[in-house]
Amino acid sequence: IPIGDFILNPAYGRADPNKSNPPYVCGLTGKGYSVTEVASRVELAARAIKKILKVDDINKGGQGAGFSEWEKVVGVYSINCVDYLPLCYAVHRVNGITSPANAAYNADELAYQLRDSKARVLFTCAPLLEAALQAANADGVKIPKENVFLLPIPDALYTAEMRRKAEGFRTFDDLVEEGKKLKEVEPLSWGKGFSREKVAFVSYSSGTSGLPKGVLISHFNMITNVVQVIEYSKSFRDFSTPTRVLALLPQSHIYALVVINQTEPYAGNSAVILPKFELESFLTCIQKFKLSFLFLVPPLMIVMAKNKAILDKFDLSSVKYIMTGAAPLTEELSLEMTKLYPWMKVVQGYGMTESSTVVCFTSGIDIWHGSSGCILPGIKCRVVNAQGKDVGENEPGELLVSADNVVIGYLNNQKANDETFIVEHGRRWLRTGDETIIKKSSAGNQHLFVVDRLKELIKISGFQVAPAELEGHLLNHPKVADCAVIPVPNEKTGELPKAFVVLNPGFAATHETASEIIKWVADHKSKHKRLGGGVEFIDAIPKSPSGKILRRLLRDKERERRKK
Ligand code: 4UV
Repeated sequence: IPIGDFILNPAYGRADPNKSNPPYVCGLTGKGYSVTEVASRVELAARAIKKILKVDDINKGGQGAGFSEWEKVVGVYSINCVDYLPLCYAVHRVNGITSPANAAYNADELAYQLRDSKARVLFTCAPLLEAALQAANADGVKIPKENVFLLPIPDALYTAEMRRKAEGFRTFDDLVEEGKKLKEVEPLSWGKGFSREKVAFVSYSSGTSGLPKGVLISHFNMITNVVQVIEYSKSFRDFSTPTRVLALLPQSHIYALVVINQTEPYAGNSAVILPKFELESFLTCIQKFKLSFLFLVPPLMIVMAKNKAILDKFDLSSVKYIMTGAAPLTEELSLEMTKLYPWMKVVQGYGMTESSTVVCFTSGIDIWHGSSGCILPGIKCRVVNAQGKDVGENEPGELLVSADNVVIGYLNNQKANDETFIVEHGRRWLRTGDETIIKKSSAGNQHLFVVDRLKELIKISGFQVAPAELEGHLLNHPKVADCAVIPVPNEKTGELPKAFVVLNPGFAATHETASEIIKWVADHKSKHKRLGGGVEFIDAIPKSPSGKILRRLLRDKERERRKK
């Protein structure tokens, strides 16, 4: 069944049709639709979306339809809002595929994703409309203006100019209204339009190397992960009474998309949605909605640790768990948070887009600070050394994951598929590119520790930045002959990108040139991709005989230097 049915239909989960616990509640206005209302909005909007996508028969296209029917991809480029998931479900209802894009992207970055996924329709929101229209109009993107729609957001987030520019654009609410006048959508039929391979989301991740790639996540992959998380959590969380959880992290990112905005509503809880982080509104929201579970990333934990005096002014006694993921949480910070806020349990999750999110997370009854917790049911893991040989407990190596939540693969990228998804011992394994160690706790559970990242990826406040993307852009600068980008540690964001640059002959390695290169990135890339780690000029970029950049060498050198 489609993921939306699985999440919202009380026949499968604990979503309660009554009004007391809407699946999505706006953290600014307190508004939210009941489960029944959301389901009805999904059905009605689906009728209008079927017309927009020009789908004559939703069951045409056969099994594994995701690979062959790219004309049905809908881009979603919006800040967090209550209709984000309902929109995705409405698209899925007519056998379409949604491609969530980071709301921090600029027009060029969005255009790359829309072009690559061959999106034909785009949903955005008023504050992002200008960039959305630019991207829709970019070379190779085929989204006419009439196929750009708006997701409703709270009135407080509009400026007068935004309102003026948004005039004439149809909204998700308009589609729901229009749906009332349209014919019902026929049911999706198993084995015809719908199958185990049917893709629900095309999310973007750079994986272990290269540029961001479309990750094909099936309904089945995602449902599997929701079930794994819930079954695992039952040992330490009480799901009998609905509760409210913080949904501040970007809905476009796999962590929020699956763990916060789908698993929690499936368990009958409300995801209380905030569109952006501001300390006061964050704390007000926790107090007002008596949130029990805060889903965060390590930089937000640091904000909580550094602002105890402000936090103490609010009643945060409802918080039972604070969870982080997407980047390492150090043992020190985990312990510090426990000391500062002893009534909150600090837990950590580890996973990736390519595993429909969660591989492991901390069980509330066996907390080992610094560990990413235990492996979820239904997931097999191996740790292998550089020669691909399995290693035992307490030994570091790359983590391989095999399970039904490991995604179908990358869109149109056989090379990346062959490198990332390997078949060994009769199973299909995902190479995570993360160096991990499995250790046994005193309670006898195997805990996973992420010790390093072997792959190229840079993580800034949990957001992915692909070195290859920044390198490609830097090479377009007239003064740059060659370059390599690596992560350097940063207290606030975890990491920041730093560029090593070889200049073209005749250009001086001066402070001004470095500033010019930093500006070149700042002007053309979204904020989190800026070269906050600076620029260093070198004579040659270290490369392997085949021409591959040896980023690892630069990273190790940088680490050595920072130790001194
Ligand atoms: O593809 P992605 O952007 O995916 C994520 C997923 C995050 C989460 C969040 C909560 C969970 O419970 C969960 O299971 C997963 O960020 O980036 C994947 C890469 O991010 C790093 C690691 O390098 C992954 O391959 N990463 C993710 N979680 C952790 C982490 C962690 N707990 N510790 C260290 N690195």
